[in-house]
Order: sequence, then C-alpha cells, then structure tokens
Amino acid sequence: MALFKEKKKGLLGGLFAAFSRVDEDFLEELEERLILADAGVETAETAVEALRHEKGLKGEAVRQKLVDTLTAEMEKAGAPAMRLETKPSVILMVGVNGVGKTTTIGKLAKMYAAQGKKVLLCAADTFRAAAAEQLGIWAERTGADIVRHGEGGDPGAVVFDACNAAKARGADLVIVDTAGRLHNKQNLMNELTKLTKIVSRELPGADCEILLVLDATTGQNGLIQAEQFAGAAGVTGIVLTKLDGTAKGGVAFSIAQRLGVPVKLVGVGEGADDLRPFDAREFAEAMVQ
Ligand SMILES: Nc1nc2c(ncn2[C@@H]2O[C@H](COP(=O)(O)OP(=O)(O)OP(=O)(O)O)[C@@H](O)[C@H]2O)c(=O)[nH]1
Ligand SMILES: [Mg+2]
Repeated sequence: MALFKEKKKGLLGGLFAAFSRVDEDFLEELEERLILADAGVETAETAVEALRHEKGLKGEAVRQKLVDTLTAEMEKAGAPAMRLETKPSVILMVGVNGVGKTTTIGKLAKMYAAQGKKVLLCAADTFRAAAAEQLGIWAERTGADIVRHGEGGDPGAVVFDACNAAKARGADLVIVDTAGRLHNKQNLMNELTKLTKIVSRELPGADCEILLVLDATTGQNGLIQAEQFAGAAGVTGIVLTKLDGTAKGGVAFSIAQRLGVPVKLVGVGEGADDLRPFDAREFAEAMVQ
C-alpha cells in the first residue's frame, strides 16, 4: 500500500552521489536534510549520533541503519494499534481547525462499517453551523447513525446523548467530532477535558481513543499547537493528515519525541478511502530513499 501518492525525493536522494561513505561532511548534510524535512532538531541529532559511530559504513548499510534508528525513535512512543475492544468503544477526535478531523471521522466510519461495526457519529462541534451538516453528509455516505443538536448547543449535552444512544441502540463505536476553535484557547481545552469526563462517566470502562489530528503540511508549527492539546485532552494517538500534500512528512519522526504519543493513522487524500494504518518501519523506509 503506497503511503505517498507521488514518489518523492527522499532524504538520501543524491546524497550518495556526493559522499561515498559516512564521514563528518555526510553527517552534517544528513542533519540538515532531516531538519528541512521537518523531522526536528532532536530527531536529526539522534540519527546523526547513531551514524557517527559507524564511520566508513557505505551505501545500503547506511540507509538501513538510518531506517532502523528512525523506526526505533518512533516506536518508543508506543504501539500504533487502535484499542477499541469494548462495546461500545469511543473515538474522540481533537485538533485545531482545518486539520482534517471531520474528514478523518468520515474515513473511519467507512472503515469500521466495512468491518461490520455499527457506528454512531456525535456532532459535538456545535461552534460552527456547517460542522454538523458536514458530519451529517458523512453519516449518510457511510450508513452511520448520527446524534446532533442545534448550532450553539452544549457539546457536553451532545456527547451525553450520543453515549446513551449508543447503549440504547447497541452501537459498537461512537466517533465524536469536536470544535477546532472556540472563543479562546482555554475554553477549548476546558471543554475537551469536560467531554472526556462525560464519556468516562456515561460509558464507564469503555475503551476510548482520543485522537489528535495534525496536518503534516504545517510541520513543526503544528507540533507546537499539538503539545497544548496533548496536555489537556489525554491524547492516546495521532492522526497525521495531508501527507499527500507535502514533500516533507518528517514531522512524524519528531511527534514521538515531542509528544510521546504514537502516530496511529495517516491521511493521504480527501477521499473516504484515503486513510492508512501507520507503520513506523514502512514510513521510515518511504522517507529514507
Ligand atoms: N489532501 C488532503 N486533504 C485533506 C486530508 N484530510 C482532510 N483534508 C481536507 O482538509 C480540509 C479540512 O478538513 P476538515 O475535515 O473539515 O477539518 P476539521 O479539522 O474538521 O476542521 P474544523 O471543523 O474547521 O475544525 C478539507 O478540505 C478536507 O478535504 C488529507 O489527508 N489530504
Ligand atoms: Mg470539522
């Protein structure tokens, strides 16, 4: 399964034409490329340190060592598998506006419906009038149920209703859409904390994945915003979207280090099927060409 729609010029592209083996110049160039690819200074330093002890290493062996190092860094943050064993289970989607939360919910609804799960969508983004409409379209397309209230309603009340509807209707999975923007950031963080509390109160013992959606095209800037969410919402996984729209994508490497949370899914387009499970090694292989 291709991660990237177009073949991109990888981190090592052309590097070996200029350098025949690992030496200080090679390491300097590699560090710069990793930083330019949005991998972050920490990741770049870790990779360079790992190779510094391998002076004289050549060709494919260098590539493999780099792939191993980057994979290990990403795997430190934990396993990418979704934990949704209970009936019902919950996915709470959080992240700043425009990153792809609602679209990812549509993709997930399709994926889980195809696995035979009864999916219920919860329109807890009541801040924008169009938000519930957009989610309603995805519900129709995927055959999922939806719980929604009017614009400006209390998101907590929508989540409360969705949790109880899931119990009453025997749903397997509740996927909650949340606002990416409120009147101020503190309100937003407080609200997310409140929503997670409602879920654990109404569905005690239910598996709950809190997925933070990050737009890969925003690189390191997106990561700074993400840190605030990760702190407030008890995030269990990252969805890295719009990988099809960037030639970089290296931000996946620094997520593990900065947030300590595993990337679980990647978005590679706007369509309903453009979602992939994340595999650290596959990702590192695709990046280090
Ligand atoms: N190319 C590409 N576009 C994407 C991807 N995921 C989402 N989008 C697009 O990004 C835009 C914003 O997506 P939404 O799902 O509305 O984002 P959101 O986070 O729900 O935004 P708010 O509701 O405003 O907070 C839409 O045009 C989507 O089609 C992806 O993986 N690749
Ligand atoms: Mg949305």
